[in-house]
Amino acid sequence: MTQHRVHVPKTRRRLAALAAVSLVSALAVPLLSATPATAATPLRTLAAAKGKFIGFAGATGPLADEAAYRTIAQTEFNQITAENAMKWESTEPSDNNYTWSGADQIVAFAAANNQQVHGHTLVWHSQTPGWVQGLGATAMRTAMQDHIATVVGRYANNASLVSWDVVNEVFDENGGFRTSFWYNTLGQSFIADAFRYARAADPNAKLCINDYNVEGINAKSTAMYNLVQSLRAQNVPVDCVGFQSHLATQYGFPGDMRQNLERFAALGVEVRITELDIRIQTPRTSAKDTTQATYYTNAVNACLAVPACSGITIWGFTDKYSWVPDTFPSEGAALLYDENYQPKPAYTAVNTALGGSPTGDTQAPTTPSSLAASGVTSSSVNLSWTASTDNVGVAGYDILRAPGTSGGTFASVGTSTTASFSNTGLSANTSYRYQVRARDAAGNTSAVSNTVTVTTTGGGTGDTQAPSTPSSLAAAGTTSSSTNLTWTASTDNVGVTGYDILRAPGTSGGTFTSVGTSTTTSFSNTGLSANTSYRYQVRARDAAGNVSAVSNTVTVTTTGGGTGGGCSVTATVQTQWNNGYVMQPVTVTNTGTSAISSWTVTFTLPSGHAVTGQWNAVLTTGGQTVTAKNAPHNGALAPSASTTFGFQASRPNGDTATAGTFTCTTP
Ligand code: 9MR
Repeated sequence: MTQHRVHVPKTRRRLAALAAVSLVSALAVPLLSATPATAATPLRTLAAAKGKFIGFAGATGPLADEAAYRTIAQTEFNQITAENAMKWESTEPSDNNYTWSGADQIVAFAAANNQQVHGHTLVWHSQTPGWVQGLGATAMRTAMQDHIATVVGRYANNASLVSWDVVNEVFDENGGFRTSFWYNTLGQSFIADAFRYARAADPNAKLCINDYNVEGINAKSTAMYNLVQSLRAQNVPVDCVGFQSHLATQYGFPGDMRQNLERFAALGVEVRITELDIRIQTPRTSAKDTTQATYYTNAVNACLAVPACSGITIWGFTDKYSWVPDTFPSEGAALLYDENYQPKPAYTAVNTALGGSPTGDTQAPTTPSSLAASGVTSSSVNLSWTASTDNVGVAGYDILRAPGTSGGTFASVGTSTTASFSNTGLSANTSYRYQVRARDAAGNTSAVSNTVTVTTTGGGTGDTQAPSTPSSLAAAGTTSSSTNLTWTASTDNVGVTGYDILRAPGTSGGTFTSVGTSTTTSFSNTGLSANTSYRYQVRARDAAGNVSAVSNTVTVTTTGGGTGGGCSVTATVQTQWNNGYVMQPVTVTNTGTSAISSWTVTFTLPSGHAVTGQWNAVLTTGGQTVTAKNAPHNGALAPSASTTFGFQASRPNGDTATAGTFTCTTP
């Protein structure tokens, strides 16, 4: 994506791009135009409510003279990055000859519209004039220092300009340093020097390192991670890491983006998405728009999930002005608005992810009517009603039920996308009341329908006599994860069909809920957490659906657990190189039937290996054993739920072994 070409004026670029567009795609665009977002809450309002910025890369031409461009820029965004106006070739085209018109224009627009500016970019191998590239080491370092001091210094007291990309794109795709003229002349020291010069010029600006293809966990992002860690260990003032995020739907979304942001955040830096765009292979289709919208949702969600992520800059906002078609022929349409400034599904996705409801619809569906019950048995009923209508379409119905013929509370027992529903699992000889309400795509709900009261039949025999109460409930053979229950059988006039096994958490309080059934007088309850107390009761059920009173209560405390306890762990080698590797994801799963609040994974490092980085868990090493305890945010796991963490390790050159013998215990 940095196959940088000679800069082509925007008008010429558009002509070239239009010439390349087929007639079919040119015709397709109006058909695909999204419904304009009516009365959508602006992105900047939504982002601010989440404590984030939402910005765009601003182009000076349309910012000066296109009303439609200016209006969206002002209304929707609270942050601007100069797309080109602050690059070296723009600000210092020849030695000590500074030109500020574009940079000042961006800053003035931002100040007038209460937006923050991110300065982009001070030291880059691209868009830097030839006179810099040809200098010897001493003169080049001096030129860099002068340039940073002058450009950063100019805006040091400007309240709008809050951050800088100090160095840009210093890595190659394998995680080595890019052999740019900077690196070839000055070695990697130019990076630390650039940060120190920037800090000297503006002690308050956030100073960032920025790159592309570092959104997921890979060799390049791991090299970035190692560099940032090492620079900060040397007190080099790196405050922030920028993840450009020039994505393309044909390459998939980096699903570990959030984890990647989190591992950088754990280094103590701010993280930000700096140049987000998601290109498609043109022409647009509804399906491609939908995929693109999903990727935008994913990117916004990744930033929202990480407190250290300060915000998101989109690399432009209208497909009318985008670098993509120039660099990738037959790709484009990467932004939130089409070439006519109409919002695309990508806009709706970003607005929605930020908490908006961009259709602006507040009209509730009509009330479903004529709710009726039929086919009532001892345990089920069929409901049907007259469908609702809605301006944006009915998405479904909530089915509500209250106990008895009066009183109690209506609570949802299911949903339906049609105008009927079958409610099963009812008790015989029992009354229930039902209502339904409709829901539309924007989340508006209708008023509730009429109420229908249903009384289930008495079961096949008309029998209403409950079984006798099971007694002498006892537990035996309790391990760290299971217990065996037995009880004395119930009797019943029409025969006992089975028993419900009920369990409550702890030694008191909580609620007894069913954890299984048995047709005999014993039950083995598995999947328990180690070192944990549970209470059990059983009740008998007959063929007519009558249930007995509950038995005595027995309290069980599981043993301390050994291997396994209430969780399991699997570890994956994500990437490896000659003398190191990343294990990610290491997936921890709650294998118990109750929630856990913490977990501990241990694993063994082969001799000579050492952990050099970690995310989403707290790792301590003792000898060859590493203990990984959950981070504060991912200790709580519902039954069957999983979380992941990751780490990086170094190893002797040529050693191909990786960490092994992973075990998980709770707590
Ligand atoms: O969008 C920018 C485009 O107008 C320029 O012609 C191009 C020149 O290299 O730079 C583009 O922006 C780049 C950004 O400055 C750094 N990351 C990659 C961006 C896309 O190439």
